[in-house]
Amino acid sequence: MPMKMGWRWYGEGNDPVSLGDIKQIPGVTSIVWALHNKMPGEIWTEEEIKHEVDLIHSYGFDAEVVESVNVHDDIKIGLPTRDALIENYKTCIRNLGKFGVKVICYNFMPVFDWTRTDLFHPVGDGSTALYYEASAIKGDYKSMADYIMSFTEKYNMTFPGWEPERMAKLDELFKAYAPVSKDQLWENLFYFLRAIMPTCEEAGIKMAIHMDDPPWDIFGLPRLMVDAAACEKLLKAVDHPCNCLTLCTGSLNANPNNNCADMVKKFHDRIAFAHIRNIHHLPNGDFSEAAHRDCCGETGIIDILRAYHDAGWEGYIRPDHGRQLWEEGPGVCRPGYGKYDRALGIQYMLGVWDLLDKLDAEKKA
Ligand code: CS2
Ligand code: MN
Repeated sequence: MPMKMGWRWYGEGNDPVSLGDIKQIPGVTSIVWALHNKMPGEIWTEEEIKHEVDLIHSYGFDAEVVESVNVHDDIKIGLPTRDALIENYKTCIRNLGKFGVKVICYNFMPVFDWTRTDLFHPVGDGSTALYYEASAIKGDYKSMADYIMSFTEKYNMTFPGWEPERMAKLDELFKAYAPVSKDQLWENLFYFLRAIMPTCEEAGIKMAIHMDDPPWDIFGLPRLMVDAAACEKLLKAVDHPCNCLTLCTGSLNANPNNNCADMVKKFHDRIAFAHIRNIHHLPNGDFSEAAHRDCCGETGIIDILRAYHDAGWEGYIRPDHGRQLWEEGPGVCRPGYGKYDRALGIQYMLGVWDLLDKLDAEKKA
């Protein structure tokens, strides 16, 4: 069983789920962590990293995956200040490498990270899930941002990629991105990666870019990591073994034309980190996030797992968003990051994986 099962954890005092809780989920070996108090561009010091890694190790988990070291907007926009910020990013890479980190997940989405119109949408069985109403994402980015930030204000809970300091300057951010075409954004991404690859090699760290969520332009902002062609373009442009992907099935399959199992078959050598999330599509173009069980959505979870298994893939995998179950209403957990549905998702994935292992062993016997 070569793949390593992870759990995204927001840190002590910042996550309602404890490391002790996670320890009780059979099969989890890796804690996916970050210094969640850091703004993009800040240096992660050795002392801060050591503190977090020691804590994770004390529960018997590895701390080999960081999600995310966020990339400063000036690097994405391509401003003259980017070189100094890239130096800071390199310092973070070196410092993380010293404590055994192997994979850094990041994204290159302008302004917003994941975008949804309802964070607690009824699924129909009493649980809730993140939901995207296509017609609600139109010209006015403010109402969508205000809606998501209202949770931060009301429940004193921050969401990565939705830093209040950045969101307070939304108009300025949109102005700064206005001259950045899609081609320019690609160039800025290549510039960033080419600059950091030697440091990654020295530190033994793979950079794993997360797919754009959802995988299309929003509010006039270009989005890059949207399909197989984009992955191919990125991997070819910076053809270095440290330039890798975080293949997030939920982000990609928001566009039902994206066949994630095919993408695994094609890119498995360069997928350092797998996010497994299931999507249920509605006829009007809306979509809801769904339980991990294959038949609860249309993402093709079994085919995706089989593609990883057939490839002998040895990367890190984690359940991505789950639904909110039982008492997990607003304020109880971060949207998508409750305790129960992710634990159920892990058991489902491991069930599929164990059976595939057994079938292989029987074939060999
Ligand atoms: C995550 C992303 O919660 C999520 O949707 O998959 O926010 C992911 O952490 C970032 O895009 C990676 O930088
Ligand atoms: Mn993801």
